[in-house]
Amino acid sequence: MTRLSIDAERLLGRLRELGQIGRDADGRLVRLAGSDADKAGRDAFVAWLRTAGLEVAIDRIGNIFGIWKNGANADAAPVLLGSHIDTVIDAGIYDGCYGVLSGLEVIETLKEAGYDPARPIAVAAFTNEEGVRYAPDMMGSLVHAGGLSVDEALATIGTDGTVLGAELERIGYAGPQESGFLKPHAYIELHVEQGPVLEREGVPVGAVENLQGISWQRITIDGEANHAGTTPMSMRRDAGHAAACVVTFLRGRARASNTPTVATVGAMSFEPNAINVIPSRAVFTVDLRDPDEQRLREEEAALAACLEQLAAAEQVAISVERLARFEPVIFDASIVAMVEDAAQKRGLTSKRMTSGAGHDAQMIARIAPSAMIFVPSIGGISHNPREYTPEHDLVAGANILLDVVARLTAR
Ligand code: HGY
Ligand code: MN
Ligand code: MN
Repeated sequence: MTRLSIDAERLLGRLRELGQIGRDADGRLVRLAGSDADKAGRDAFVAWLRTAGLEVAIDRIGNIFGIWKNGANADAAPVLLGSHIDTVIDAGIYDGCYGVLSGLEVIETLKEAGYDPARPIAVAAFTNEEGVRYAPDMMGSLVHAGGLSVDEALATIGTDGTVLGAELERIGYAGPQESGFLKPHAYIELHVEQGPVLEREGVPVGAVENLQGISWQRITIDGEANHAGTTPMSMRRDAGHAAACVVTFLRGRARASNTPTVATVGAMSFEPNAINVIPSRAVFTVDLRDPDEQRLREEEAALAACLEQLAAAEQVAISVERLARFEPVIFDASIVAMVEDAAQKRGLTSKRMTSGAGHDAQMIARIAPSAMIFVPSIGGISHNPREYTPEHDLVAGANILLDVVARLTAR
């Protein structure tokens, strides 16, 4: 088969078009899972699947699948591509969407070329990968992989008090298919790196061989509201101060770590949240990650010990709610090698690397040989409207995906 290439303009045009769907009044891209904006993005993707002539299947957690079944082996396990199209708040246009639209583009290119795959090829847009409104993240793929019951997931209460299942019903994406109905032969996810490594080293392709462990917790500290002016420092039970101690503790630990530990307090709120009232309550999230499971456990234990000491020292009550916990994942070495080989055959250098971000591949790796392909993120910026990858890198990554899929479905 002569070397095929994807239709760059079709892919880039859709990426730009999807990137305009779900912008709020301030122009920020916000397509949180189950929202009207998420529905608008989903509707656009389903329309593109239908235009491509794919079978469209939607499961109970709202995962959307476009499936290309060729005649001979329609019942064989498909090669599955995909990622997510939900976003964080004030997102860039590439995170997730690039992998979903590239998966569709690869299928369309192969179909149009008259390619006859040995097995079906499918593309998925997994529900709620970001986990911003409903925790945990990677929820749709976690359910698909059997790591969370669909009923439990549908009952999840969001940060805004809504229930995921009701929202999926409301937007018309509570699908009929049972979760996990599609057992992949293999899964490959194309994604922007969201980090600085590829750009810094001038390498266009990342052959991702593993993905770090993730620990999400929500911590509530209860102290005592009191007058900011009349309460001596020695008599305060200041929930805000205690929360600040945790933030400083986590940063110190992560910076001193001998492994690539990262720690983030991304969301925090005070009550009663008034300039002249000592906070009675602080609620905040902790995101801890490390490629080494033992080290991640050590960081979790260190945080627990810190909270215990802080409760005694500051006379505050501290409660912890676990939101997500995923162990590090090793991807399939043979597919990783295919990514490197495909890059090399297109005259591109590649680099084996660890994913710092969580991805749906982390979940699908539980049920099928999986791997990821990265392309550079300029400035390593992501989860930020300044997220950017040059078009030639986007097209090159999609062509690598095309080559790996052709290899995995060759007769
Ligand atoms: O949190 C993550 O790493 C992913 O963006 N959900
Ligand atoms: Mn993503
Ligand atoms: Mn993301």
